[in-house]
Amino acid sequence: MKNMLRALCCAGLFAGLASLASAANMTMTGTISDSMCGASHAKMIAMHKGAKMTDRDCALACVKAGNKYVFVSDGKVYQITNQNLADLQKEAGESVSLTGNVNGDSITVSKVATTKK
Ligand SMILES: [Cu+2]
Repeated sequence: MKNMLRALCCAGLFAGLASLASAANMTMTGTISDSMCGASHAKMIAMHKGAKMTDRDCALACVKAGNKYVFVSDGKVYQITNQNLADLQKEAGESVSLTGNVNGDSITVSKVATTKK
């Protein structure tokens, strides 16, 4: 019985460590987009042809329409948990180097740096 308890305890400890390990502070390069367009604004921009929208215009317009900022890196779309970060609006649609705490598909952004030279 004692051994059984000890085994359960260890399993709990391991689960705790595993969840800690999955939340990692990382820096990635990618673009700030919106939850409507995700990896590509091409569809939206095509719908609004003649308006000469840029990726940035599109991301800002989508967020204004009630969507959320997302971060796209290597074709993967990350949800951003801290939407009110001013840099998201500043760098919307742009290529950035983004630092944050990644947890599965979501990221809590701590720093956004432009990769424009
Ligand atoms: Cu958009």
